[in-house]
Amino acid sequence: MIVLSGGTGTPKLIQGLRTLAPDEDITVIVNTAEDITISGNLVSPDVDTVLYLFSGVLDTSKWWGIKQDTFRTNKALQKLGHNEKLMLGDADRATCIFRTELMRKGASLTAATQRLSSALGIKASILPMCDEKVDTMIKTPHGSMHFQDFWIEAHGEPDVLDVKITGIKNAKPTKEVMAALENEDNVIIGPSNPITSIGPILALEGMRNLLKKKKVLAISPIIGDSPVSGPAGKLMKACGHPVSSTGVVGCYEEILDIMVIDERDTVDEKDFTVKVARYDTLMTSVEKSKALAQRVLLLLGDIR
Ligand code: FO1
Repeated sequence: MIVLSGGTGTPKLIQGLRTLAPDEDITVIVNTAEDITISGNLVSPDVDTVLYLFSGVLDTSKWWGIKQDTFRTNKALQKLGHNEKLMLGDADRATCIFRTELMRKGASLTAATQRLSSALGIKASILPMCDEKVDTMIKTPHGSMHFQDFWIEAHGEPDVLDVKITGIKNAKPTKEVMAALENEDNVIIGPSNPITSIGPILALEGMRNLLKKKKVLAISPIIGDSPVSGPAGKLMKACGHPVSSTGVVGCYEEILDIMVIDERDTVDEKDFTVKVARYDTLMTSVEKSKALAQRVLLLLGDIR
């Protein structure tokens, strides 16, 4: 199965999918537009969250970083007067150092991720969406800022006027991403932010046309008029989409076949242009992630 993923909501679904299918059968195409260089090392937050999930070390209290990681380097840098934008843990930093070193020697992000995956004993295919550098930039009344500056330094507080993905016009889905998609009929879009997590994947050349030929199921990250977590609401509004599950369908126009919305969402099914299924989408435990994943696979006909 193929899952398109950002960094928070979708990994929770993957946690459930892993209880139903062997890791070898799971391919995750991951957003890289939130990647950022910190103290000389490339941090790929969404890729790393998925790597850590599959290798069993993810800190699932935050859904980023490694559990029980220490922050000695980050604190030592602070003492020297260098404040890092992201609180990078020591073991997490090791991942980023190795990635950067591999890439400095000529490896692509995809090849570096494969190397990290095998070093961590991961059987799933974790595929960065592209190898080119792309950046999600948030336009605010105070100017344009990188997603991580908006989200971490500015706490997601500034008003958002627009969202742009720089570099996307020169970026292509990798040959590994294309090969994976060619071999699969069904694609799952997890409950990640449709603008900054899934949006960059869909914005890659040819991606929407390719997905039109697949059976695509998405899980809404919005319940009623509120995102389950993160800045999705503000960003959707800035991009002209209503903050609702129907607004999420609008983000996935022409590619979506089935939308899973939360059972608490009072939106009228008649307002949808695609098939709608209602379930409990709040994955607050592994059991709930498994239950939702089971429903998703049933809807796609991947299990009986
Ligand atoms: N998110 C935070 O809110 N604060 C942090 O200090 C922080 C550090 C960090 C370090 C490594 C990493 O891979 C992710 C990190 N995140 C942190 C999460 C990240 O900023 C975003 O939540 C994701 O990019 C959203 O998908």
